Amino acid sequence: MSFDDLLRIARDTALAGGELAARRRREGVSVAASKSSPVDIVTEADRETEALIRALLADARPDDGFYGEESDASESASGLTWIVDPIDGTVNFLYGFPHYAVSIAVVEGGPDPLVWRALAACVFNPATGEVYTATEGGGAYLGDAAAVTPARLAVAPPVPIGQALVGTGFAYDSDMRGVQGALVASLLPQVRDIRRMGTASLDLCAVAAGRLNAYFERTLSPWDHAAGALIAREAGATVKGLRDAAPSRDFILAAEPELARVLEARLVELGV
Ligand code: LIP
Repeated sequence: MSFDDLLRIARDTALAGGELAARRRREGVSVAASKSSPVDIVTEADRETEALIRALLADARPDDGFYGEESDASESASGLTWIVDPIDGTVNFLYGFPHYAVSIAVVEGGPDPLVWRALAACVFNPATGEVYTATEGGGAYLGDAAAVTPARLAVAPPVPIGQALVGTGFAYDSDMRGVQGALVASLLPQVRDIRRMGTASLDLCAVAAGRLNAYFERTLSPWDHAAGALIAREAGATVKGLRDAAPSRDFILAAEPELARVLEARLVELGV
């Protein structure tokens, strides 16, 4: 199956999941449970949307593996694994803040971001209708649910770090949030400004679209960044972990290549 065929499955599935999530949002959303901390919550819509996505992917690609935020992983018999966040930006979704996304990527290998090879990705924001897509080597695009010809994406041109609009996010663990907040406080005077929008997949897509100059975060789960990282990389961003590592829970940074180098060095100086 071609990367474009895999992308078609990812996009169709993301649109179906996003339509369900948006409908549940209109009907009203409540917390179903908390997970790693009292502020790390899951809604029934998260669970229902992942169940729909999982069923659609199993129907289309029964031998592939599945690794999603809200249900048990399944091993791959084909060598491909689908990495899924059914509603990324769960807190935004709970509060009705129109900045959340269905994030679906298909990778060669298992659900380990240190070794997987991302092949195709879709990030869909049902609140805006924006559909971000990419395939490995095929570029990154921004279209809409109507499938009108999508526009090719490219990162913003290089800027000095003092002119950089930088996105970031924070963990659900309060101690870690304190550490992350102190780092951001030190970085803030050195950049144009900071944006904390609450949805890693859309932050990575914002770098791809030139709406952010850079994005970095620590403690993300694989499903948070699997799709957005491929989209940002295919739009010309460097997407990496610290030093020579691949992006992972430890650290992810996405930016135009020269800014990525400067910003990583500055973050290391600040103790990231
Ligand atoms: C969210 C990420 C975001 C991060 C939040 C949370 P979730 O994922 O997309 O970047 O800052 O703390 O982890 O929990 O909404 O799927």
